[in-house]
Amino acid sequence: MSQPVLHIVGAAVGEGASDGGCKWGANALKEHGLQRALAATGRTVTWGETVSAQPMLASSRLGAIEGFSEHLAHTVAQVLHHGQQPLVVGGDHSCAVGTWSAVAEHLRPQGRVGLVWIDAHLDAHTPDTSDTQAPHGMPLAALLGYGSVGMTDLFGWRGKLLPSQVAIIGARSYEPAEQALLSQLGVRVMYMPEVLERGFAACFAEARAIASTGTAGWGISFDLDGLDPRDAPGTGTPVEQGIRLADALQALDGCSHDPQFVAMELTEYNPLRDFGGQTARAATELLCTVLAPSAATLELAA
Ligand SMILES: [Mn+2]
Repeated sequence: MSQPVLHIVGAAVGEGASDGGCKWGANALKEHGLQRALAATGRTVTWGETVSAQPMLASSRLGAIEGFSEHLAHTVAQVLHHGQQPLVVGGDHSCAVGTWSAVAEHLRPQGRVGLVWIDAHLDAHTPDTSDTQAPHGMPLAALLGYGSVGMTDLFGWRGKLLPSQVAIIGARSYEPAEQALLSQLGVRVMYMPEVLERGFAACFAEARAIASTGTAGWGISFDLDGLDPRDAPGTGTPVEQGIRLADALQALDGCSHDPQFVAMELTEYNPLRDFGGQTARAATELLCTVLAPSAATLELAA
């Protein structure tokens, strides 16, 4: 079976974070040669519109992210509508609201989308619990149906993700209110000590099963700060003691060979902190590993 065209959507948003450097992440990865690298794996790759947050048109930071989320969601919905596979490249992690709302809306006639969320943080704040009020700390709560209506209710409905079909891997920096919400909802969180004990591969296999069982499709939202800063220092909010790149590459290899794998998202690349381009190389390698076609697909195409 041939794989769909991979269509990259740049999410130029940094307004969701305290340090806005991630706004330039997508363009920096483009200049670094991400599209060429993905095409070299054998995929057909296009790079479409870059969706930008427009803070000057909004009355608040949250309002800017709400408007951006809607724009991104409609862009990603179009990609899916055309039968292509979306790769959303952030941008701070607030872009997840637009990406996965669109995937959820697209799959809705068939069922649910399940999600593997790789991150140093829980991203499960709401405007009621967040000290910083930074929207990039809120996307997972919004997708689960908690937060500002402009983030929860895209396409006119909320609860884009069911708690039983989401798993978080790599969390090691979070606040009690986020942990309380997720534990009350029953979301499976594999905190970093568990990842170190069991190994990333075992954790990812469990997360993948959670996201892909009983759903119409699944995807990965990969926050680069989930990785150890020794491997990926150029992120919005680095936290020590993370997932090693080599472990991630091994476990994520070939995910997109699964016909149920519907979309990929990579967030929080901050080129302003990426001296020497180490993180751009890590991000590119990671995406090529997840999205490269199988040998059988390449043979068919030959
Ligand atoms: Mn995040």
